[in-house]
Amino acid sequence: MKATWDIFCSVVDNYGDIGVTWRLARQLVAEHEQGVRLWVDDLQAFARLCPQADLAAERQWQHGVEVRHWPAEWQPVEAADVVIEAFACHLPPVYVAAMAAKGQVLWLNLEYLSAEDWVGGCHGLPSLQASGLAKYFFFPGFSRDTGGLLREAGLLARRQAFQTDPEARRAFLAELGVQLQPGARLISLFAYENAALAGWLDALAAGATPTQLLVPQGRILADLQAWLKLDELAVGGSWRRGNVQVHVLPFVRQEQYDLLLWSCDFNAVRGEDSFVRAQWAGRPLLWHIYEQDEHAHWDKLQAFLDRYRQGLSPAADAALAGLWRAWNAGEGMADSWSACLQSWPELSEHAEHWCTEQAAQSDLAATLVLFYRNWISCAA
Ligand code: TRH
Repeated sequence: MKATWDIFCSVVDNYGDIGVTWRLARQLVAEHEQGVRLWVDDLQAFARLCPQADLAAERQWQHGVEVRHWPAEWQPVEAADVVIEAFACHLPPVYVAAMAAKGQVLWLNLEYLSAEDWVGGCHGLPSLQASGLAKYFFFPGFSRDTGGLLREAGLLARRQAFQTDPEARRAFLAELGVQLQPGARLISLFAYENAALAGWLDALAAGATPTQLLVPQGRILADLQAWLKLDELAVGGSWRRGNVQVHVLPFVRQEQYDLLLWSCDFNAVRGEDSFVRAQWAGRPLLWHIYEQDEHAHWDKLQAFLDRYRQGLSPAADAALAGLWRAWNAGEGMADSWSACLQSWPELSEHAEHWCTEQAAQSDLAATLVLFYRNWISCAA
């Protein structure tokens, strides 16, 4: 059943809001043949993920998605069949009135990702709004009672084919200006400013195995620059300190970022979307969680760790939890990194196992489409 969808994205900061909605919009078009308009209030942020985007266009088509600039002065349009307000952004009142006038519009608030237990109980619940319309809360998540995670069809097969093709990996990295050093461990680094970075890099620099650290342009660069004792870090540049070779990369398009994660032995990621993509990479990861008021992010971090660590031996479990806590607290990483290295084969196997387990659940786009089908058949 082809329906029209309006997805509203207000860019708070960073790239997670637009990263998730842009990925979802493309998937609804490509795999479910839905008609999707993506309303974005910040086309600059969109253009980081979709470099061919036209910054001046009020309306443009990208990958079959109608991308609309969400203007400060809203111009009335007809409401879609399904309306997603991403991450509790506020819909224009005139648009809400258009939804009420149209009738039979499914209104969803797509929530931030969390592994906390309460999420399953709240997923899919309606809340009556002043307009008389019901708004449903849609939660992505890691358990079957949630909406699942964004995962495109065939993603894992593509990932596995890439990871078993050394030439594909070599060619991709060469495109980014990175020559693989024999025997080196490859680590990607995408994080917010982090006081723990220097301690971790010291440990890597002193390690027996050489490390190639691949760092796309972003907020961590100032800490990296300080550790390298440089005045500037130019994109495309490469520097060595001890046993670490640092490569500063451009911020690549989303599809290439997947290849980067698939190429690495270990991925440091952040926020929401890169965090999920690193899980699909099937390799051990380190999560820099987005900091929230009143330290609410610590509960979220713990909730994910509680799920993710199930099945690990006590040693691997303690090593991983210690590393993640130190990274997020900005503390010393040397001991927990060394403990992780000792449990490396187990952590690697576990990452693949976790990925397979998560992939056995329905993906977020599919659960959204199903939710709409069920809703419309009840409403009919
Ligand atoms: O940019 P983020 O820190 O976004 C955050 C989080 O989503 C957080 O939950 C939210 O509250 C806050 O924004 C407002 O991290 P995230 O979610 O990983 O988004 C980054 C996006 O950028 C993701 O889609 C991957 C993409 N990306 C690229 O396309 N190319 C790159 O080179 C890199 C490093 C990332």
